[in-house]
Amino acid sequence: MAAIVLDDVNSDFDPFDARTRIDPYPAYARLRAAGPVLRLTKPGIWAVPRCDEVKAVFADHVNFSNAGGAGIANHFKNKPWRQPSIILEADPPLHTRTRKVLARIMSPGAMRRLEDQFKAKAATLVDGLVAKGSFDAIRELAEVFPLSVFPDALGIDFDGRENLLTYGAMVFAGFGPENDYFRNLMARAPTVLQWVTAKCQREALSPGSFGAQVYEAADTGEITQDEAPLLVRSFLSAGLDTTISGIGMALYNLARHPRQWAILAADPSLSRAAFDETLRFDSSAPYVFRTTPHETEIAGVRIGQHEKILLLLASANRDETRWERPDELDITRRVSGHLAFGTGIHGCVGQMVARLEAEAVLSALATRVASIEFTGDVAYRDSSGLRALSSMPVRVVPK
Ligand code: OW4
Repeated sequence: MAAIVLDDVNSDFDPFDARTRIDPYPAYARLRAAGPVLRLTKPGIWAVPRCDEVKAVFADHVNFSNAGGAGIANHFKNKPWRQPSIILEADPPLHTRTRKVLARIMSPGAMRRLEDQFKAKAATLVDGLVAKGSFDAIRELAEVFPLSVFPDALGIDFDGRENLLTYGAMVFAGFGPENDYFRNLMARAPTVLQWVTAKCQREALSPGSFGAQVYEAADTGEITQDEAPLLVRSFLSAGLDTTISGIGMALYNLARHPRQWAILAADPSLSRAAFDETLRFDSSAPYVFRTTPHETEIAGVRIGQHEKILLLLASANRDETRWERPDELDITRRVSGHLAFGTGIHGCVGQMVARLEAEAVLSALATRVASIEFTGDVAYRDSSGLRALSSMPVRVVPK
Protein backbone atom coordinates (compact mmCIF):
# COMPACT_ATOMS: atom_id res chain seq x y z
CA MET A 1 0.00 0.00 0.00
CA ALA A 2 1.31 3.44 -0.93
CA ALA A 3 2.68 5.37 2.05
CA ILE A 4 2.10 8.76 0.47
CA VAL A 5 -1.50 9.90 0.29
CA LEU A 6 -2.06 12.72 -2.18
CA ASP A 7 -4.66 15.45 -2.00
CA ASP A 8 -7.69 14.94 -4.16
CA VAL A 9 -8.42 17.18 -7.14
CA ASN A 10 -11.85 18.76 -7.48
CA SER A 11 -13.70 19.16 -10.74
CA ASP A 12 -17.04 20.77 -11.56
CA PHE A 13 -17.60 18.35 -14.48
CA ASP A 14 -21.12 16.92 -14.31
CA PRO A 15 -21.41 13.71 -16.36
CA PHE A 16 -25.21 13.90 -16.20
CA ASP A 17 -25.57 17.44 -17.55
CA ALA A 18 -27.46 17.37 -20.86
CA ARG A 19 -25.05 20.01 -22.22
CA THR A 20 -21.97 17.80 -21.87
CA ARG A 21 -23.72 14.70 -23.13
CA ILE A 22 -23.57 15.46 -26.88
CA ASP A 23 -19.79 15.90 -26.93
CA PRO A 24 -18.21 14.89 -23.62
CA TYR A 25 -14.77 14.22 -25.19
CA PRO A 26 -13.14 17.64 -24.58
CA ALA A 27 -14.20 17.40 -20.94
CA TYR A 28 -12.86 13.85 -20.69
CA ALA A 29 -9.49 15.04 -22.06
CA ARG A 30 -9.35 17.77 -19.40
CA LEU A 31 -10.15 15.21 -16.68
CA ARG A 32 -7.41 12.85 -17.90
CA ALA A 33 -4.95 15.76 -17.84
CA ALA A 34 -6.08 16.86 -14.36
CA GLY A 35 -5.27 13.57 -12.63
CA PRO A 36 -5.86 9.86 -12.17
CA VAL A 37 -8.79 10.32 -9.80
CA LEU A 38 -10.95 13.40 -9.34
CA ARG A 39 -13.62 14.56 -6.97
CA LEU A 40 -16.72 15.60 -8.96
CA THR A 41 -18.14 18.19 -6.61
CA LYS A 42 -21.63 18.49 -8.13
CA PRO A 43 -22.79 14.86 -7.96
CA GLY A 44 -20.47 14.24 -4.96
CA ILE A 45 -18.71 11.23 -6.44
CA TRP A 46 -15.22 10.19 -7.51
CA ALA A 47 -14.30 9.81 -11.18
CA VAL A 48 -11.53 7.80 -12.84
CA PRO A 49 -10.78 9.06 -16.38
CA ARG A 50 -7.59 7.20 -17.42
CA CYS A 51 -7.14 3.69 -18.76
CA ASP A 52 -4.62 2.33 -16.19
CA GLU A 53 -6.66 3.22 -13.09
CA VAL A 54 -9.94 2.05 -14.66
CA LYS A 55 -8.29 -1.33 -15.25
CA ALA A 56 -6.86 -1.36 -11.70
CA VAL A 57 -10.32 -0.74 -10.22
CA PHE A 58 -11.89 -3.41 -12.46
CA ALA A 59 -9.22 -5.88 -11.24
CA ASP A 60 -10.01 -5.30 -7.54
CA HIS A 61 -13.50 -6.42 -6.53
CA VAL A 62 -12.53 -6.47 -2.83
CA ASN A 63 -11.93 -2.71 -2.59
CA PHE A 64 -14.36 -1.76 -5.37
CA SER A 65 -17.66 -3.55 -4.93
CA ASN A 66 -20.60 -4.08 -7.27
CA ALA A 67 -22.92 -4.98 -4.40
CA GLY A 68 -23.01 -1.25 -3.62
CA GLY A 69 -24.65 -0.66 -7.03
CA ALA A 70 -23.38 -0.27 -10.60
CA GLY A 71 -25.16 3.08 -10.97
CA ILE A 72 -24.94 6.26 -8.93
CA ALA A 73 -27.36 4.88 -6.31
CA ASN A 74 -25.50 3.69 -3.21
CA HIS A 75 -26.92 0.32 -2.17
CA PHE A 76 -24.76 0.39 0.99
CA LYS A 77 -26.71 3.44 2.17
CA ASN A 78 -30.12 3.39 0.46
CA LYS A 79 -32.61 0.81 -0.75
CA PRO A 80 -32.50 0.64 -4.58
CA TRP A 81 -35.59 1.09 -6.79
CA ARG A 82 -35.54 -2.56 -7.88
CA GLN A 83 -34.28 -5.75 -6.29
CA PRO A 84 -30.53 -5.74 -7.13
CA SER A 85 -29.32 -7.83 -10.05
CA ILE A 86 -27.74 -11.06 -8.79
CA ILE A 87 -24.97 -10.79 -11.37
CA LEU A 88 -24.29 -7.08 -12.03
CA GLU A 89 -24.99 -5.79 -8.54
CA ALA A 90 -23.36 -8.69 -6.70
CA ASP A 91 -19.85 -9.62 -5.54
CA PRO A 92 -18.24 -13.05 -5.27
CA PRO A 93 -19.23 -15.67 -4.22
CA LEU A 94 -22.83 -14.99 -5.40
CA HIS A 95 -21.60 -13.38 -8.61
CA THR A 96 -19.27 -16.30 -9.37
CA ARG A 97 -22.20 -18.72 -9.36
CA THR A 98 -24.59 -16.67 -11.49
CA ARG A 99 -21.90 -15.52 -13.92
CA LYS A 100 -20.93 -19.13 -14.67
CA VAL A 101 -24.50 -19.90 -15.75
CA LEU A 102 -24.82 -16.91 -18.09
CA ALA A 103 -21.32 -17.42 -19.52
CA ARG A 104 -22.26 -20.98 -20.48
CA ILE A 105 -25.61 -19.93 -21.99
CA MET A 106 -23.84 -17.30 -24.14
CA SER A 107 -20.81 -19.46 -25.00
CA PRO A 108 -19.06 -19.43 -28.40
CA GLY A 109 -20.88 -22.65 -29.33
CA ALA A 110 -24.26 -21.05 -28.56
CA MET A 111 -23.28 -18.08 -30.73
CA ARG A 112 -22.47 -20.36 -33.68
CA ARG A 113 -25.96 -21.85 -33.41
CA LEU A 114 -27.53 -18.38 -33.69
CA GLU A 115 -25.31 -16.98 -36.41
CA ASP A 116 -27.12 -18.13 -39.57
CA GLN A 117 -30.49 -17.00 -38.24
CA PHE A 118 -29.18 -13.55 -37.19
CA LYS A 119 -27.48 -13.03 -40.57
CA ALA A 120 -30.57 -14.11 -42.52
CA LYS A 121 -32.81 -11.73 -40.55
CA ALA A 122 -30.39 -8.84 -41.03
CA ALA A 123 -30.15 -9.52 -44.78
CA THR A 124 -33.95 -9.46 -45.19
CA LEU A 125 -34.32 -6.30 -43.12
CA VAL A 126 -31.52 -4.46 -44.91
CA ASP A 127 -32.79 -5.57 -48.35
CA GLY A 128 -36.08 -3.84 -47.56
CA LEU A 129 -34.39 -0.66 -46.36
CA VAL A 130 -32.03 -0.45 -49.34
CA ALA A 131 -35.06 -0.82 -51.64
CA LYS A 132 -36.71 2.13 -49.84
CA GLY A 133 -33.52 4.18 -50.20
CA SER A 134 -34.34 6.63 -47.40
CA PHE A 135 -35.11 5.58 -43.84
CA ASP A 136 -34.42 6.27 -40.17
CA ALA A 137 -31.34 4.22 -39.29
CA ILE A 138 -32.28 4.18 -35.60
CA ARG A 139 -36.03 3.62 -35.64
CA GLU A 140 -36.09 1.32 -38.68
CA LEU A 141 -32.78 -0.54 -38.23
CA ALA A 142 -30.92 -0.18 -34.90
CA GLU A 143 -34.17 -0.67 -32.93
CA VAL A 144 -35.87 -3.15 -35.25
CA PHE A 145 -33.07 -5.66 -35.68
CA PRO A 146 -32.33 -6.51 -32.00
CA LEU A 147 -36.09 -6.67 -31.35
CA SER A 148 -36.40 -9.17 -34.21
CA VAL A 149 -33.74 -11.58 -32.87
CA PHE A 150 -33.08 -11.11 -29.15
CA PRO A 151 -36.53 -11.80 -27.62
CA ASP A 152 -36.66 -15.02 -29.69
CA ALA A 153 -33.24 -16.10 -28.39
CA LEU A 154 -34.34 -15.23 -24.86
CA GLY A 155 -37.48 -17.31 -25.39
CA ILE A 156 -40.37 -14.91 -24.83
CA ASP A 157 -43.44 -14.61 -27.07
CA PHE A 158 -44.57 -11.56 -29.08
CA ASP A 159 -47.08 -10.08 -26.70
CA GLY A 160 -45.85 -6.82 -25.14
CA ARG A 161 -42.30 -6.86 -26.49
CA GLU A 162 -42.29 -3.05 -26.57
CA ASN A 163 -42.14 -3.24 -22.75
CA LEU A 164 -38.56 -4.46 -23.14
CA LEU A 165 -37.57 -1.05 -24.49
CA THR A 166 -39.22 0.80 -21.62
CA TYR A 167 -37.71 -1.55 -19.05
CA GLY A 168 -34.21 -1.24 -20.54
CA ALA A 169 -34.62 2.54 -20.51
CA MET A 170 -35.67 2.43 -16.85
CA VAL A 171 -32.70 0.28 -15.85
CA PHE A 172 -30.16 2.54 -17.55
CA ALA A 173 -31.84 5.80 -16.51
CA GLY A 174 -31.78 4.30 -13.01
CA PHE A 175 -27.97 4.28 -13.18
CA GLY A 176 -27.98 8.06 -13.20
CA PRO A 177 -29.42 10.61 -10.77
CA GLU A 178 -33.17 10.71 -10.16
CA ASN A 179 -34.16 13.25 -12.83
CA ASP A 180 -37.35 13.99 -14.78
CA TYR A 181 -36.42 11.48 -17.49
CA PHE A 182 -36.25 8.71 -14.88
CA ARG A 183 -39.41 9.87 -13.09
CA ASN A 184 -41.37 9.95 -16.36
CA LEU A 185 -40.31 6.42 -17.18
CA MET A 186 -41.11 5.25 -13.66
CA ALA A 187 -44.67 6.51 -14.10
CA ARG A 188 -45.07 3.46 -16.36
CA ALA A 189 -43.42 1.14 -13.82
CA PRO A 190 -46.52 -0.65 -12.50
CA THR A 191 -47.50 -2.20 -15.85
CA VAL A 192 -43.96 -2.64 -17.16
CA LEU A 193 -42.58 -4.30 -14.02
CA GLN A 194 -45.56 -6.66 -13.85
CA TRP A 195 -44.94 -7.66 -17.48
CA VAL A 196 -41.19 -8.14 -16.81
CA THR A 197 -41.87 -10.35 -13.78
CA ALA A 198 -44.29 -12.48 -15.83
CA LYS A 199 -41.74 -12.96 -18.63
CA CYS A 200 -39.11 -14.16 -16.15
CA GLN A 201 -41.19 -17.18 -15.09
CA ARG A 202 -40.42 -20.67 -16.39
CA GLU A 203 -43.81 -21.01 -18.17
CA ALA A 204 -43.12 -17.87 -20.22
CA LEU A 205 -39.89 -19.18 -21.75
CA SER A 206 -39.72 -21.43 -24.82
CA PRO A 207 -37.81 -24.75 -24.67
CA GLY A 208 -34.08 -24.51 -25.39
CA SER A 209 -34.04 -20.69 -25.11
CA PHE A 210 -31.55 -18.64 -23.05
CA GLY A 211 -34.29 -18.20 -20.43
CA ALA A 212 -35.18 -21.89 -20.27
CA GLN A 213 -31.50 -22.72 -19.80
CA VAL A 214 -31.41 -20.56 -16.66
CA TYR A 215 -34.16 -22.77 -15.21
CA GLU A 216 -32.16 -25.89 -16.21
CA ALA A 217 -29.30 -24.52 -14.09
CA ALA A 218 -31.76 -24.19 -11.19
CA ASP A 219 -32.87 -27.81 -11.71
CA THR A 220 -29.29 -29.07 -11.37
CA GLY A 221 -28.79 -26.97 -8.20
CA GLU A 222 -26.23 -24.57 -9.68
CA ILE A 223 -28.51 -21.69 -8.67
CA THR A 224 -31.63 -21.79 -6.48
CA GLN A 225 -35.18 -21.86 -7.86
CA ASP A 226 -35.70 -18.38 -6.38
CA GLU A 227 -32.65 -17.06 -8.22
CA ALA A 228 -33.78 -18.30 -11.65
CA PRO A 229 -36.36 -15.57 -12.44
CA LEU A 230 -33.97 -12.86 -11.20
CA LEU A 231 -31.19 -14.16 -13.43
CA VAL A 232 -33.56 -14.26 -16.41
CA ARG A 233 -34.35 -10.63 -15.57
CA SER A 234 -30.72 -9.73 -16.35
CA PHE A 235 -31.34 -10.70 -19.99
CA LEU A 236 -34.34 -8.36 -20.11
CA SER A 237 -32.41 -5.56 -18.37
CA ALA A 238 -29.15 -5.69 -20.25
CA GLY A 239 -29.89 -7.51 -23.49
CA LEU A 240 -31.75 -5.09 -25.70
CA ASP A 241 -31.28 -1.39 -24.97
CA THR A 242 -27.52 -1.96 -24.96
CA THR A 243 -27.35 -3.55 -28.41
CA ILE A 244 -29.81 -1.03 -29.84
CA SER A 245 -27.63 1.83 -28.57
CA GLY A 246 -24.39 0.20 -29.67
CA ILE A 247 -25.61 -0.64 -33.17
CA GLY A 248 -27.11 2.84 -33.50
CA MET A 249 -23.88 4.57 -32.48
CA ALA A 250 -21.91 2.26 -34.80
CA LEU A 251 -24.11 3.26 -37.76
CA TYR A 252 -23.84 6.92 -36.81
CA ASN A 253 -20.06 6.94 -36.45
CA LEU A 254 -19.46 4.95 -39.62
CA ALA A 255 -21.84 7.22 -41.56
CA ARG A 256 -20.11 10.38 -40.39
CA HIS A 257 -16.71 8.97 -41.36
CA PRO A 258 -17.32 8.23 -45.07
CA ARG A 259 -13.76 7.02 -45.69
CA GLN A 260 -14.19 4.43 -42.95
CA TRP A 261 -17.49 3.33 -44.47
CA ALA A 262 -15.75 2.95 -47.85
CA ILE A 263 -13.13 0.68 -46.26
CA LEU A 264 -15.89 -1.42 -44.70
CA ALA A 265 -17.93 -1.57 -47.93
CA ALA A 266 -14.81 -2.77 -49.77
CA ASP A 267 -14.30 -5.52 -47.17
CA PRO A 268 -17.43 -6.38 -45.13
CA SER A 269 -15.44 -9.01 -43.23
CA LEU A 270 -14.15 -6.04 -41.20
CA SER A 271 -17.64 -5.59 -39.69
CA ARG A 272 -16.88 -7.07 -36.30
CA ALA A 273 -13.67 -5.05 -35.89
CA ALA A 274 -15.51 -1.96 -37.12
CA PHE A 275 -18.15 -2.42 -34.43
CA ASP A 276 -15.49 -2.69 -31.72
CA GLU A 277 -13.72 0.41 -33.01
CA THR A 278 -16.97 2.40 -32.90
CA LEU A 279 -17.45 1.19 -29.31
CA ARG A 280 -13.94 2.35 -28.44
CA PHE A 281 -14.37 5.66 -30.22
CA ASP A 282 -17.84 6.50 -28.89
CA SER A 283 -18.91 4.02 -26.24
CA SER A 284 -22.68 3.58 -25.95
CA ALA A 285 -22.30 2.48 -22.30
CA PRO A 286 -19.92 5.30 -21.38
CA TYR A 287 -19.48 4.62 -17.69
CA VAL A 288 -20.16 2.29 -14.79
CA PHE A 289 -19.86 2.70 -11.03
CA ARG A 290 -18.18 0.86 -8.20
CA THR A 291 -18.68 1.47 -4.45
CA THR A 292 -16.08 1.23 -1.67
CA PRO A 293 -17.07 -1.21 1.12
CA HIS A 294 -14.32 0.32 3.26
CA GLU A 295 -11.66 3.02 3.07
CA THR A 296 -9.14 2.47 0.27
CA GLU A 297 -7.05 4.42 -2.25
CA ILE A 298 -6.67 4.90 -5.99
CA ALA A 299 -3.31 6.10 -7.35
CA GLY A 300 -2.39 7.38 -3.88
CA VAL A 301 -5.63 9.29 -3.32
CA ARG A 302 -7.54 8.27 -0.20
CA ILE A 303 -11.14 7.19 -0.84
CA GLY A 304 -13.44 6.87 2.16
CA GLN A 305 -15.91 4.12 2.99
CA HIS A 306 -19.15 3.85 0.96
CA GLU A 307 -18.04 6.26 -1.76
CA LYS A 308 -19.29 6.02 -5.35
CA ILE A 309 -16.61 5.82 -8.06
CA LEU A 310 -17.47 6.60 -11.66
CA LEU A 311 -15.30 4.70 -14.14
CA LEU A 312 -15.23 6.78 -17.32
CA LEU A 313 -14.89 3.98 -19.88
CA ALA A 314 -15.44 6.28 -22.85
CA SER A 315 -12.60 8.48 -21.59
CA ALA A 316 -10.26 5.54 -20.93
CA ASN A 317 -10.94 4.45 -24.52
CA ARG A 318 -9.50 7.81 -25.70
CA ASP A 319 -6.49 7.69 -23.35
CA GLU A 320 -3.50 8.96 -25.36
CA THR A 321 -1.10 6.83 -23.29
CA ARG A 322 -2.94 3.68 -24.39
CA TRP A 323 -4.08 4.44 -27.96
CA GLU A 324 -2.35 5.93 -30.97
CA ARG A 325 -4.45 8.70 -32.56
CA PRO A 326 -7.19 8.06 -29.94
CA ASP A 327 -9.55 10.67 -31.41
CA GLU A 328 -9.51 9.05 -34.85
CA LEU A 329 -11.99 6.38 -35.86
CA ASP A 330 -9.89 3.73 -37.63
CA ILE A 331 -11.63 0.42 -38.27
CA THR A 332 -8.34 -1.19 -39.31
CA ARG A 333 -6.57 -0.55 -35.98
CA ARG A 334 -5.90 -3.31 -33.42
CA VAL A 335 -8.85 -2.46 -31.20
CA SER A 336 -8.89 -5.40 -28.79
CA GLY A 337 -8.47 -4.28 -25.21
CA HIS A 338 -10.92 -1.38 -25.37
CA LEU A 339 -13.04 -0.96 -22.24
CA ALA A 340 -16.51 -0.40 -23.68
CA PHE A 341 -17.59 -3.83 -22.38
CA GLY A 342 -15.64 -3.37 -19.14
CA THR A 343 -13.11 -6.07 -18.22
CA GLY A 344 -12.45 -8.51 -15.39
CA ILE A 345 -15.02 -10.56 -13.48
CA HIS A 346 -17.88 -8.20 -14.43
CA GLY A 347 -16.83 -7.70 -18.06
CA CYS A 348 -19.92 -7.88 -20.27
CA VAL A 349 -21.04 -11.52 -20.32
CA GLY A 350 -23.26 -10.84 -23.36
CA GLN A 351 -20.60 -9.20 -25.50
CA MET A 352 -20.55 -12.10 -27.95
CA VAL A 353 -24.29 -11.70 -28.55
CA ALA A 354 -23.79 -7.96 -29.05
CA ARG A 355 -21.00 -8.55 -31.54
CA LEU A 356 -23.03 -11.16 -33.39
CA GLU A 357 -25.97 -8.78 -33.75
CA ALA A 358 -23.82 -5.84 -34.80
CA GLU A 359 -21.81 -7.90 -37.25
CA ALA A 360 -25.01 -9.18 -38.85
CA VAL A 361 -26.34 -5.62 -39.34
CA LEU A 362 -23.07 -4.02 -40.46
CA SER A 363 -22.08 -6.79 -42.87
CA ALA A 364 -25.57 -6.85 -44.44
CA LEU A 365 -25.35 -3.09 -44.97
CA ALA A 366 -21.70 -3.02 -46.05
CA THR A 367 -22.37 -5.73 -48.63
CA ARG A 368 -25.12 -3.66 -50.25
CA VAL A 369 -24.40 0.00 -49.63
CA ALA A 370 -21.61 2.15 -51.10
CA SER A 371 -22.29 5.20 -48.93
CA ILE A 372 -24.65 6.58 -46.29
CA GLU A 373 -25.81 10.22 -46.44
CA PHE A 374 -27.58 12.14 -43.70
CA THR A 375 -30.89 13.66 -44.81
CA GLY A 376 -31.55 15.48 -41.54
CA ASP A 377 -30.19 16.03 -38.03
CA VAL A 378 -29.67 13.18 -35.62
CA ALA A 379 -31.35 13.32 -32.21
CA TYR A 380 -29.89 11.96 -28.99
CA ARG A 381 -31.90 10.01 -26.46
CA ASP A 382 -32.30 11.65 -23.11
CA SER A 383 -30.86 8.76 -21.06
CA SER A 384 -28.29 9.39 -18.35
CA GLY A 385 -26.97 5.81 -18.46
CA LEU A 386 -26.63 5.08 -22.16
CA ARG A 387 -25.26 7.15 -25.01
CA ALA A 388 -27.72 6.60 -27.80
CA LEU A 389 -29.54 8.23 -30.68
CA SER A 390 -33.31 8.27 -31.06
CA SER A 391 -33.29 9.28 -34.73
CA MET A 392 -30.89 9.30 -37.69
CA PRO A 393 -32.50 10.07 -41.06
CA VAL A 394 -30.38 8.74 -43.94
CA ARG A 395 -30.34 7.91 -47.62
CA VAL A 396 -28.20 4.97 -48.77
CA VAL A 397 -26.51 4.68 -52.14
CA PRO A 398 -26.60 1.07 -53.32
CA LYS A 399 -23.41 -0.49 -54.71
C1 OW4 B 1 -24.39 -3.97 -18.22
C2 OW4 B 1 -26.29 -4.84 -16.96
C3 OW4 B 1 -26.95 -3.69 -17.20
C4 OW4 B 1 -28.18 -3.51 -16.66
C5 OW4 B 1 -28.74 -4.49 -15.88
C6 OW4 B 1 -28.08 -5.66 -15.63
C7 OW4 B 1 -26.85 -5.83 -16.17
C8 OW4 B 1 -28.70 -6.70 -14.77
N1 OW4 B 1 -25.06 -5.00 -17.51
O1 OW4 B 1 -28.07 -7.73 -14.53
O2 OW4 B 1 -29.84 -6.51 -14.32
